[in-house]
Amino acid sequence: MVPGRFSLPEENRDRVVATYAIETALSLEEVSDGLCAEQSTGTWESVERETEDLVSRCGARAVGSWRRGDHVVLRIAFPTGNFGCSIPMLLSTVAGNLYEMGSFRRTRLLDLEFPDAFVEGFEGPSFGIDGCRELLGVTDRPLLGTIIKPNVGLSPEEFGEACYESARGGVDFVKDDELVADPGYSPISDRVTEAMDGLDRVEEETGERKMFAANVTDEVDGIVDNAEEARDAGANCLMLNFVTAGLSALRVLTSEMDLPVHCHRDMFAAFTRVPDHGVSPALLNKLVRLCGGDQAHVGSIDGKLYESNDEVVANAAPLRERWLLKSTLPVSSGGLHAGKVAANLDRLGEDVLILAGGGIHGHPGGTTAGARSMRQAMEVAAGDRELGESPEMKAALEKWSPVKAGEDGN
Ligand code: RUB
Repeated sequence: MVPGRFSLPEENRDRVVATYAIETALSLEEVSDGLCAEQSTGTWESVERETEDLVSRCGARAVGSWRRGDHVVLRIAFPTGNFGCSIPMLLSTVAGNLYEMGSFRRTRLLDLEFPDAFVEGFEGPSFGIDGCRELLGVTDRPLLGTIIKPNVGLSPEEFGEACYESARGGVDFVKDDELVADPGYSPISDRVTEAMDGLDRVEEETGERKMFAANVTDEVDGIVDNAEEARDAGANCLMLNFVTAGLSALRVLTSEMDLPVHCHRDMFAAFTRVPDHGVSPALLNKLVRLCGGDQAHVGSIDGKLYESNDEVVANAAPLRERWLLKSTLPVSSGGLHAGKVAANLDRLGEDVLILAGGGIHGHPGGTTAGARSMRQAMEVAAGDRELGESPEMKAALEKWSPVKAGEDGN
């Protein structure tokens, strides 16, 4: 059972403050009164039982509003007693029907500020940055990982071999693609067994510990079963496609399982990409941390995704800023290769997991050479060697052009 649900007393006066930018022809007062009513005690028409006492106990109220171009920026405070520490009810309150209002042309939820009493109802990450580093025994450099490619279709044995080759080349972390979880051709327990066998062989050969994140995404009632199966087969990390499965599913998984959880955000862009509508991706990551995610994707610097480099940096901020909860490890992923490592570390710092799929498995020398080129590129960023001095880096740079730290297009 997830702790903290509905644990806030009904009379609790704490409030979650939501900040919105709304494109509308309505006045400041009309927008703020309409939103507060719709999302708390009222509706489009006054209702007899909406007494002053009820509104004072349960009503949302504006704590700031101003115009910014075509938009109204609104800060609305919602009493936490209305929803308790329930993620679905929090989201229905701050990001529910208000998106449907015909008089709001576009609505962007920019941020949520949580009172400490509310945050204390959540456990947050059990491992986070320090816990993941400790499991790997790596404290003095950024972490490197790979997504096994091809995304789908490999047998467990082929998958295990790709894990071995990746780890042999120096990655710390191997994960499933978001498109593979428990298909007939690669059941979770068989794939985990083969993956861990490959990683254990490398540990015996090199002494370096490795992590494998098994994707346990499924229908809600199957996620913990998949996770237990993965753990019993030896997995030392789990992965969840938390947007498609749901933030509540993430919270249940992180509280039920004593393993770190890697959070993949596929589908997030359906509601983050249009800049003045939907939800800010940085806020999504704040919610991932609240729900206990140990590692979370932030996009990638100079990668293949839509976000600007400044947006990627902004996505990582809520994962590491001071809070009551442990920090979540930012994951930079999407179109990376050895030539892009320096720029990523320059913008995102050392406490980061750099992931490459195509940049490792698509390397001209194969998977092990690809992993080596990435690990060597990290040594370049640390000032320990020159870019392109090894055959693996040379081959990577000949195939893909390098991006130097600071040349980030922002
Ligand atoms: C990257 C990959 C990841 C995306 C996720 O592969 O498989 O799914 O980075 O992006 P490659 P997002 O290294 O070959 O590009 O975080 O936006 O969901």
